[in-house]
Amino acid sequence: MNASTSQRLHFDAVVIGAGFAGLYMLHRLRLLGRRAHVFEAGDGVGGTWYWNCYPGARCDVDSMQYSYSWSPELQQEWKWTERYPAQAEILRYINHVADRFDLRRDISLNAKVSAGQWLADEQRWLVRTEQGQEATCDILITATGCLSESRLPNIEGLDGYKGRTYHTGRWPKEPVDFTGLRVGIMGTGSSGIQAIPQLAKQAKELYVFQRTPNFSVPAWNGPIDPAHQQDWLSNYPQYREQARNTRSGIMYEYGTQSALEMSDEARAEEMERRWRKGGTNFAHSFNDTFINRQSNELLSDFVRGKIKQMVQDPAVAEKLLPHDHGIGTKRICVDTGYYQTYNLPHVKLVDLRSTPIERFDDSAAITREGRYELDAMVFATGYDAVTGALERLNLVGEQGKTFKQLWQSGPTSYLGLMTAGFPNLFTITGPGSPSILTNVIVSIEQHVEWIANCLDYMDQHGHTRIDPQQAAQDQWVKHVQEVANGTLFVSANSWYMGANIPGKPRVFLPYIGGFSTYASHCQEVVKKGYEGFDFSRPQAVAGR
Ligand code: N01
Repeated sequence: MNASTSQRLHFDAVVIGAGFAGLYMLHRLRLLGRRAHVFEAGDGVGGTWYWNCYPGARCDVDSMQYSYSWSPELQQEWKWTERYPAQAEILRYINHVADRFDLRRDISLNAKVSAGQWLADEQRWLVRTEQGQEATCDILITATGCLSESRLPNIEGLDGYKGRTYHTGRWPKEPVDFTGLRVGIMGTGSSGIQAIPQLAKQAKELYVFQRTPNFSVPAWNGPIDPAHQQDWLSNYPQYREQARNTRSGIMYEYGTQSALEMSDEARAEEMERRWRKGGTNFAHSFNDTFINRQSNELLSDFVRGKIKQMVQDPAVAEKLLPHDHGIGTKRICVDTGYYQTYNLPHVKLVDLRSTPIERFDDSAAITREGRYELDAMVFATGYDAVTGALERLNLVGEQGKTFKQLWQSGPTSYLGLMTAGFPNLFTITGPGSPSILTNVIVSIEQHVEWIANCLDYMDQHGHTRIDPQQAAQDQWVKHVQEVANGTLFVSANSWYMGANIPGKPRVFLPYIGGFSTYASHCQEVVKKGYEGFDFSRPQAVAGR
């Protein structure tokens, strides 16, 4: 069914977003016999992986782990081609899932939910899309992603710049060719670090405008090892279970020793061994990388040494060395030839700390040291993470407030699943859940399954309304911050902390207590009769 613009439709459940979370939620709602509908802003499914088709875009979780686990058949029939899947391959996978489970008939594309409100009289949500659709629903579920609300920096004159501009998180669908062009790129997080080597292959001149250097480790990507693939295919159930029992939802090789307990030789050998394996696993070299400053510094310094070896010009290498945060306390990056790109004669690093861009004019970025004439400017400047997409839905809750209004000093949520004052509204991978600190598909599946089981429980008990209790929520919010405060993460100016958005409260956004701990806690809550949640069947729905 397609939600048309002319009438207000009603569904048992509406899901916002058709990425990994939205598609699985739709599937589970159907299994429950609910009439569900998905509104998706893009003109295709895939969410993050639909929008992020910039050159070099690739996942840095192992292919065999970055997929759904809920269908054994799907798991067996899909064959990945590389160690780390490229954006296009992941998007093919998501489209395959949409077709295989016949999901498209309940998805409206080009339908960006931009407003909504809780209708107290009807005990339902009303949502509106920018394109004019309206729908009511008994249950509303956001599947809007943690890194979907892209942001451009506020730089004087940017509006008047006449060159081509791009954001990595809103990359055009048609091919973009930079051959022979003078290209600028701002941002050296995961997206920038992936895009820069690719842009350098085409651009005549490439200027990297760097504010903060980041830590990146090599991907050593390549064709998938057939034996590795077969091993996973043969052992998927056990491996998935093992992954769910880790703190990242990923089968890493988690270090079991402190860096400080090892001899200098043993530590150096271990870091070298892990560097040669590459990937985000490197950050887990020691068991205290994220909680012990000295241990973290040893690992950070090892990577600084590698950067100095890879970059030929010592002055450029010096600018690329991260000193303002410990490794992993901002999201660690994984690259293919990133540092080596600075050895190319047409690639220039511009250090924005010493020479900030003062303004743009119609053809150039201008610093106090001069003009950078640019035919195109790429922004890899990140996202209003975790809360941004939720706030921009403009959903008005029971007390007449939106998330934005309510979250002035930081997001409030019980388990990252629901927020008091927003009845019957579930937030998949919401703030205060492990979400983007994990293999996000593992976190998505856990949330979707928890929500589906909860809806089933409500059906069985004749409940039509669920609310988190204020006290339970307050306690959870406090716990999320306490756990974060025990780590080095809170000392970094990262998007985890909201530090990349001017005016955003400085609060640690996801839950860092670990996926397995969190999932067990959610199970405990259920076992205790959904502790911290209130259920009811209000008068308004008694006759429905
Ligand atoms: O965004 P980011 P991203 N002037 O926020 C700079 C996931 N991901 O899109 O550090 C100048 O990390 C900013 O500088 P600073 C992954 O979880 C995964 O790269 O704020 N510079 C920073 O360098 C990742 O962490 C994959 O000083 C400005 C950059 O822009 C998350 O998405 C691939 C600026 C933004 O980095 C986000 O990554 C891609 C300004 N005004 C993304 N504003 C993989 O799986 C911002 N910057 C591999």
